[in-house]
Amino acid sequence: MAIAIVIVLLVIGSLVFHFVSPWWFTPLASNWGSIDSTINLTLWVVGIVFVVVNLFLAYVIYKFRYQKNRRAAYEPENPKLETRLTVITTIGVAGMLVPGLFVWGQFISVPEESDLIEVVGQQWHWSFRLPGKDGVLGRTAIERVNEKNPFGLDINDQHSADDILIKSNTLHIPIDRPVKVLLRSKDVLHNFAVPQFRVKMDLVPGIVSYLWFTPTKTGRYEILCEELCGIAHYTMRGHVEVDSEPDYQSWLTKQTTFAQSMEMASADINKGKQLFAVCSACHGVNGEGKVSLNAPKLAGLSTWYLERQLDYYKNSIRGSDKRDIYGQQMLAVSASLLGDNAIKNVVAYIQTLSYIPTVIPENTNMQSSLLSGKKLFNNCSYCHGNNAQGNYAMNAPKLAGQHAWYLKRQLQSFKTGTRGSHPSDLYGDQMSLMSKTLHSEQAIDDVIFYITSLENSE
Ligand code: HEC
Ligand code: HEC
Ligand SMILES: [Cu+2]
Repeated sequence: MAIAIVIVLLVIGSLVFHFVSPWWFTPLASNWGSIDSTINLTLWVVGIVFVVVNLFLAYVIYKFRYQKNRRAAYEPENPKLETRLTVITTIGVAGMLVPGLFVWGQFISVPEESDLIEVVGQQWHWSFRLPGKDGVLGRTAIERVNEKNPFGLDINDQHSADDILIKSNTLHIPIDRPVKVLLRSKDVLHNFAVPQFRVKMDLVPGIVSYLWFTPTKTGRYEILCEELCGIAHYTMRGHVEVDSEPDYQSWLTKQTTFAQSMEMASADINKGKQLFAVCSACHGVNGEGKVSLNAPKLAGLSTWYLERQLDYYKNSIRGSDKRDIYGQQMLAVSASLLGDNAIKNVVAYIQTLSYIPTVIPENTNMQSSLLSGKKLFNNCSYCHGNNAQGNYAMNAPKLAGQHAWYLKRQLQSFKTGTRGSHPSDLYGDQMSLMSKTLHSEQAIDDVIFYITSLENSE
């Protein structure tokens, strides 16, 4: 008897939850209303079956409950009932699946007039490529991916030069035009999903998958990776902005083509040297860093990392937080790096500086710190490399050789969100997450002590 009541309450509870729950579809922003309809249809069919079967169960439990003088009847076959149940189930299942097949048919037939976009996934961010004026994407291969050519484009393919490369995590698309999205992964399985568009598809290394949709509402929508793709999976986010045609065109004209990115004037080291005169006041003439001025070591850091940080400072992505008193100094300095090539030049000059090893700070508890630090560093090495030498593929800079006090401050800044929480900071989230795995000041000190001990193991 009690169990029958529990079942009835369960059914009522489920229904109430369904109708009052705030967790429902996000507002639709694409042509895929038919996907909502199939989901709704499925929900209705299984919902009705759920209610009917459970209420029937409760009824039967009640009706045929134990009574002293009652005996069960044995009825092994009932062809009429079985036929009826088979027919009803078949209709229910077919009713659920058939509309889905039609929608799937539409989903895989891309309209011919669609625009083309390539979305590239990697641990843990998105980048995008447009075909440019010729409307054809240039050939790519993973083997060609390097620091200068992050998309791995084939320079000899005539379609490559005008391809537009978008290295930011925000993609713009024009409203009311169907778009075919080609999906490619550089490393592991990812999944491209934008809830408001009702489309999602896996990115599989080695093949190009696709989906299509027509955006119907302007606005900013989040791109999620819906495939568990490694430790920083949850930070793999981006945005799609659906623009009106004029807004889209004005965005488009600001993007760089593959040819432009390759032909960037080679850096002028002499000009870089002049620019560095200002920097050396704080960072030292050899970029060795100065504790008295809180300025870190720059020598030994990769070109891509230095350029990115200067770019971040210049665009107030790093150093604009009010609590970031050291970053603010750099924000001011970076404003003096005028013109596209200033950053390139000064970074090229930094690469020529002689490398002065950093003095490793005293540690009274050396053995235990090294042990605990090494253990903690296991988490870090996946991105920063086993010897903290840095890893371009993960966008993670070299840490070995850096001053301990600077590393410590950065970890604390990531932890408090002083660094890394700006929406345009592509990799900051990853470090915010990682810094939180260091629970105490002792843990921070230990891992840093271990990192500084790696200085000469490269
Ligand atoms: C007024 C002193 C000062 C001057 C001048 C200065 N910096 Fe800095 N710089 C700093 C400080 C302080 C930091 C550390 C910020 C922090 O702790 O977040 C820093 C950080 C940096 C970083 C980030 C390093 C990393 O590992 O992330 C780079 C790159 C950098 N500076 C380059 C330059 C260049 C290039 C110049 C010259 C154009 C320059 N700095 C001039 C004080 C200065
Ligand atoms: C998921 C990959 C990933 C992991 C794991 C990771 N990092 Fe990072 N780390 C990064 C990236 C990417 C950056 C560069 C951020 C930027 O460009 O602003 C970075 C930057 C840093 C910086 C700033 C360096 C500088 O010169 O300013 C420090 C310090 C750091 N990481 C320490 C650690 C430590 C310690 C761990 C382990 C507890 C760790 N990281 C784990 C990806 C990672
Ligand atoms: Cu992913």
